[in-house]
Amino acid sequence: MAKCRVCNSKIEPFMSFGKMPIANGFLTLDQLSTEYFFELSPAFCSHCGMFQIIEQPEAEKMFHENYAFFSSTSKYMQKHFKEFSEYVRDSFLIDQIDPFLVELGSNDGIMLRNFKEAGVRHLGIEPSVNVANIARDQGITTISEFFDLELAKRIVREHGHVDAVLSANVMCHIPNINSVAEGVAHLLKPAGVLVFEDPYLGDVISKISYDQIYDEHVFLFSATSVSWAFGQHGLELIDVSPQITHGGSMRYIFAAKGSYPVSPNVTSILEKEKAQGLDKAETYEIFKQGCENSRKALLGLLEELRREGKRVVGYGATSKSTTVTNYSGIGPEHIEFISDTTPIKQGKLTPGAHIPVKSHEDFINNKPDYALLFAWNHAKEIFEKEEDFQKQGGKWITFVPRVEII
Ligand code: DWN
Ligand code: ZN
Repeated sequence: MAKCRVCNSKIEPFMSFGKMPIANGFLTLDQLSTEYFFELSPAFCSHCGMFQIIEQPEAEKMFHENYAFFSSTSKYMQKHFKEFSEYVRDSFLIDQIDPFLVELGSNDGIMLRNFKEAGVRHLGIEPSVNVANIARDQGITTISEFFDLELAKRIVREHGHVDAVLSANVMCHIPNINSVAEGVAHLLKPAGVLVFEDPYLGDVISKISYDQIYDEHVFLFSATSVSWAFGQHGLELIDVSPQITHGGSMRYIFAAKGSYPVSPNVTSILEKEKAQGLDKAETYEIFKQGCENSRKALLGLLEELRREGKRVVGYGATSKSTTVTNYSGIGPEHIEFISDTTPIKQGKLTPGAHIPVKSHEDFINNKPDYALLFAWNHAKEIFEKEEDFQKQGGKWITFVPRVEII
């Protein structure tokens, strides 16, 4: 039986999405025969409240010199991270002399470039060398390693303690959360803060956005579960702030226990999570049923369009779409290709489902009857950009929170 990664209690999966490939493992034809698969099965720990997947491939299989996700592809996310950095600066750095901050999983520097431009001392930690190099080219100080207590000790020896540890869409990727929490507690100055945000379990459950469950997301956090996890290491949840990014995220602010007043937002989110039933096993049984209904509805619609001879193209070869296509049985017979602006994904096949990925120009020059919006979390930005598609009679298919044609 598996053990909870946070509290060591025995846990059992409440469902399985079946065999899954690496979500960002886009393939060339000659790589098809060696494609790696693992069992994607989520579990909920009723002791500490942590939602997690039982099996996660080793980190080096997911994050390496050919990592396929570059944060700066979305203009909206660039704006979001500018605002995130302003929030940190105004709330926690303004009174500090020569502040120093560390970001865990700094990707292509989408957040740290704002601090670099303001002349703030910073250190990005990004194990995927190719995305880290883009940050380095912009003058953002970055090291390519995995963060843990050992690395935290080294950073303190070499640079001193930090005023803020930041991370966005990264903490939920790291399986050894206890070592990370210990490392963060070691890094922080007495009045230092940990500010991180990740897709929010409450939104995943209410929208049945099961596509947030894939290899990289070893956890889906709630305020309840992160309080427990970081609380074990002397860190206290002092505030939370919901975000609309990635289909519904939560920003968590932690500090050494007793060093800051705790915002009333913390009590209200913990109550809200109880009211939503995030602490109850039944909630996940209902979620499982919701996932099955969603998969049937989406596959059913794609089968119908196929019978009618309609052309369907995917939009955004997201990590999330790997779960959707493989769990639902969607392949190149349903979707001609997926349009994506990321050069490293283009000309390759999607993990498991083997749907060709093509450039945005291919979408523009050969508009389909229907576009299946895999990047539904960027809907606003994409709909604005693709006004002509709809004007010319094209239709969007979305599947979160329900399968529908727009
Ligand atoms: O947590 C994670 C988040 C932050 O990013 C990582 N584990 C991996 C990744 O997840 P994702 O791949 O699901 O993220 P996105 O942001 O939903 O991916 C959007 C994809 O769509 C990218 O490949 C870029 C592409 N795209 C596009 O082709 N046209 C995006 C936009 C906005 C566009 O206009
Ligand atoms: Zn637990």
